[in-house]
Amino acid sequence: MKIKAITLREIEMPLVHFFETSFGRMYSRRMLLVTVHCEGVDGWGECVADESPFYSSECVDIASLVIRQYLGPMLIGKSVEKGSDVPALLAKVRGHRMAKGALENAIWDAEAKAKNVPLWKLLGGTRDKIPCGVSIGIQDSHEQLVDKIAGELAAGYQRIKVKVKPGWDVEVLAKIRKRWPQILLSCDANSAYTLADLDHLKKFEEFKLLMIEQPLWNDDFYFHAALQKQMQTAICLDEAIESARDAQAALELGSCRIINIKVGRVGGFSEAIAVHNIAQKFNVPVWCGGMLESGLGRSHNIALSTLPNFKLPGDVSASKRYWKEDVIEPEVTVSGDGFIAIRDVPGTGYTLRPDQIEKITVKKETLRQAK
Ligand code: OSB
Ligand code: MG
Repeated sequence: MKIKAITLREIEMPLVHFFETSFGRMYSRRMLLVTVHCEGVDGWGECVADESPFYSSECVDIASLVIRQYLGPMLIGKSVEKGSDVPALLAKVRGHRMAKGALENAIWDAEAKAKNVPLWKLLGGTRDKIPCGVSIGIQDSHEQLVDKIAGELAAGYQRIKVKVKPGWDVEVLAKIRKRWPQILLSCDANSAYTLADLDHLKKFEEFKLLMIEQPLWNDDFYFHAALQKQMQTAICLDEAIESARDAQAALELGSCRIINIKVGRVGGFSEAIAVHNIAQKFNVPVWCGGMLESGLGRSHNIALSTLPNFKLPGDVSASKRYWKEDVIEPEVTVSGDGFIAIRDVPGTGYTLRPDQIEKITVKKETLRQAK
């Protein structure tokens, strides 16, 4: 497949409900979609970077600049056979994994279409449905949070994850456990604590959480290992795992017992599969994280989640939890028993809605080969 041009498109989608983490509240999502125009087929990818560099150092404007000035020119004019050819072509650029991931995943998308096979099969998936959980942000009140959880459980979701931070943690978890003693419950701190909070974090143990996600520094394995040694509850790393090498280091050190895989955070499907495989070797389960993706990124997360070691419910939930109108059809739906059924058709199984995408596009630019 010869890469002829790349279209960069920034879209903006208002969230149905605000989303608050330990680093702030978001009402709307700005994101970057890329279209890689190959001979005969277009592939689409979503860059999961946020508008602001708070979850990670990447953000929309920087990703856009790096694609325009560096990554795009490294691909345009080249011939690739498959998505997994892409990382080597972009290897000279350090970091910027979310920007790279958008491009690599677009090529996988094109490859699946060109070969007329389902993307999930191309990735090595084996499931015909994937278990779903939800990530629920910090709310204005405990009552509001409890109401939200009740709604998600009624909708069938198999695991509830709540965001925590100092001041919104033990009391909240205690209320949830009192009302629902048996549900699969986890929490995500997005690095809101330090090892000085050890005694405080030990109070989480009584809630029998499935895991505590990324309690300490975003780039740390060492202190998470110290924490994991002193906690019964499994630590799950999200932010800290940016590669398969990171996963190996974390698992050898004992920094976590579960890994959250976000395809953008690790730089694309190839690295996500490599993280999956390393974790499997260590007998450590993984699950698919989310970045409040549009239907495009969501459809890629669904395909990835069919790999065999995605053994825990992911943050891959229904379109309608996020968007009034999604950019794909059909939109993503979750069954009453908390699964997304895998569509066994070529490509992602979801079709992009060009008119809707055009309507929410705020910026668009096509990169072509310099003459
Ligand atoms: O830490 O998992 C996270 C959303 C944005 C940035 C970071 C995270 C999240 C979520 C939401 O938890 C996952 C989702 O529902 O897409
Ligand atoms: Mg997280």
